[in-house]
Amino acid sequence: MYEQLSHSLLNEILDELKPELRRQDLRHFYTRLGANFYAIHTLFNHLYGQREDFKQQMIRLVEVMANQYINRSGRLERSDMQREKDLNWFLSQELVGMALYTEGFGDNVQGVRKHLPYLQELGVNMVHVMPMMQCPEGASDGGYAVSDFRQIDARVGTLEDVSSLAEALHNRDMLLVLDVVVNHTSDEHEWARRSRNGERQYQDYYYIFDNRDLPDMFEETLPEIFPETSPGNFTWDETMEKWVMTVFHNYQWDLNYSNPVVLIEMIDIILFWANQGADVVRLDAVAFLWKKIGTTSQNEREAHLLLQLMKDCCQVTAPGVLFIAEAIVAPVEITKYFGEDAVIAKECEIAYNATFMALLWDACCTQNANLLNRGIRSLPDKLDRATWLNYVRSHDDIGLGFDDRDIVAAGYSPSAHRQFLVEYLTGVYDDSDARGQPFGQNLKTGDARISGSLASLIGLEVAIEQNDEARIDKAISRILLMYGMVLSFGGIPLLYYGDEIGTLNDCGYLQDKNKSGDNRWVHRPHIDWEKAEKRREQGSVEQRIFDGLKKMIAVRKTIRAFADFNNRELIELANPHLFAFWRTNPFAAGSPVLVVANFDDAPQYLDLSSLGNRGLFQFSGLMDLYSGESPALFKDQLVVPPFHFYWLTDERPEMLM
Ligand code: OTU
Repeated sequence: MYEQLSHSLLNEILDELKPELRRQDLRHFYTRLGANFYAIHTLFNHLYGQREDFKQQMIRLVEVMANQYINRSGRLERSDMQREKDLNWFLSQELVGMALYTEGFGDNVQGVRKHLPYLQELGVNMVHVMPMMQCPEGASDGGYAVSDFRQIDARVGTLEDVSSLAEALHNRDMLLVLDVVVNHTSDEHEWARRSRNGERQYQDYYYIFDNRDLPDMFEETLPEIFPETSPGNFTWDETMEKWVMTVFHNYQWDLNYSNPVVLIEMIDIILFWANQGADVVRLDAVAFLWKKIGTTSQNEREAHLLLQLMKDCCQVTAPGVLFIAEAIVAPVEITKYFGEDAVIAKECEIAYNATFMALLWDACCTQNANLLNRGIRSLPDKLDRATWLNYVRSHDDIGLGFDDRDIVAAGYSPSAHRQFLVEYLTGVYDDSDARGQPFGQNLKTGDARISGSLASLIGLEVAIEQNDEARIDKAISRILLMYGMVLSFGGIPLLYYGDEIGTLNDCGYLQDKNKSGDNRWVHRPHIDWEKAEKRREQGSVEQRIFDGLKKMIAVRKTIRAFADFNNRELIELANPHLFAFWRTNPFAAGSPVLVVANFDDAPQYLDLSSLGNRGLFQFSGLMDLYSGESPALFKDQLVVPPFHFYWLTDERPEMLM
């Protein structure tokens, strides 16, 4: 019944489309529109069906998709078609990403292009260039307060620079990831300026209130994201003399997705960037898309429906383009961004694995994998055709978003344990050599998150200061251990620029009045290219980290069991310092890879006999794929050195490919 409604509406829409859209050769477009229209119509109707202008809005949406399809280059269309045939292309173990800031990595977009050989040397083939759309000089939130979604910030380049970067990447078989900040705009965006001008049409793009009645109701349940710099979730606008919803900074106005015009604008913008050559679009702050009084206004069902609509529309125009969900939320909520009630992912194909990231830091601080072992089990299974973005550090703070019940099960008290972690990572704790800084401290709730570069958090800064070789060794081992996990867990590893050469905290941001209030800048470095050159000096810190990662990446790419087909089995171990899992080969019956990590400062052993009989796995002939060496064994006890990991196989490596 409902399908019939969709069919007749689609026919009506096609009849009413502008003649030029009918004249073009749009065969592939109409095939995909036909295949996706039922879903699009159903979702759109669910969200906006009660509106009188429903049909006009639907027509507008179809026009947007058609126009962007017409603008799509032949090269990108061919890549769409190829990816349609090879549906699982992005689950491959061959993908390795890095996130970087244009200015910090290459000064500008052309500079990023110039340094692509460096990324290739390391083995990175997917580059997330942090947001570089036009934003105000001061209030920019590092690019996440966009004032024009279709322009590049003049300080870093032009649209042409981005197109040539995309082309240069594609010529090197590398992927481009770009951000679309879907939840909010800068208060200097044209829509905000016109709202201030009193234009009702644009005021409807945001949540704007005459008085505090509704804001006060919202505030009862809304948490604060930046409690120190932007307390509360609403900002008084002097010009309009009204309250604006600003969940993040007071200059970031939340978009009102109960207005279909907003959704259509954002879909247009996503498709615009797809057409500039983005292979993957990172959708920022997706948990926040739908607001509801009496809730935290995060992870609402409608936020998921909006994402499904975005995905369906992208599938019509640019089906080769993937979405990353940036939803740093509780483990049970994160997996929902792949799309619920489905077999294959129908929202975002990729999501940040914030749970794994935070748990790895817990294991690092406690030298114990207890919480990691429990917490990772709270992460529900993924859908087919969905994959994680696994990372150690990002441009943001580290949030301690574990499930309280897991903390309790691991034997700690949630608030005391979180406090310990903050104290440990900020170096307040006696035994700690971490050099992080507290971020987003909320005196009302006691919450805090952590800023700091990987190398400084893991003790390298202190070790270098003390000129303590043994500590330097340890810090390097721990950096490689963390990445050893991220590269083998299942999903796309996302390195963070600067980590590969052990970049320390950079306090330069304190000199810049636009940055000094936000200590996340301490870990958003300017790459020191002279330091990077030291990667060629045998025995230098830079060389040991860079070459360690380079080798790890190269080896990862050859291990098919590291492709992500939900082919991971966690292993329950008696030794709390160890974290271990099997990666089975999804394509062939061969031997699995046994991943083992020791987070402790002392060697630990694992009873191989406790692992049971794993098919053909021959414990006697073990070899570590990373080092190419055989691990130390005493009878059936495997010895794992301090801060060390193994990728173990019992086969010759060529059997794994
Ligand atoms: C994202 O952050 C971006 O990554 C941040 O750089 C931006 O400041 C922010 O959005 C606003 O655009 O929204 O879903 O703990 O993890 O703000 C999570 C803080 C987000 C960040 C959180 C995050």
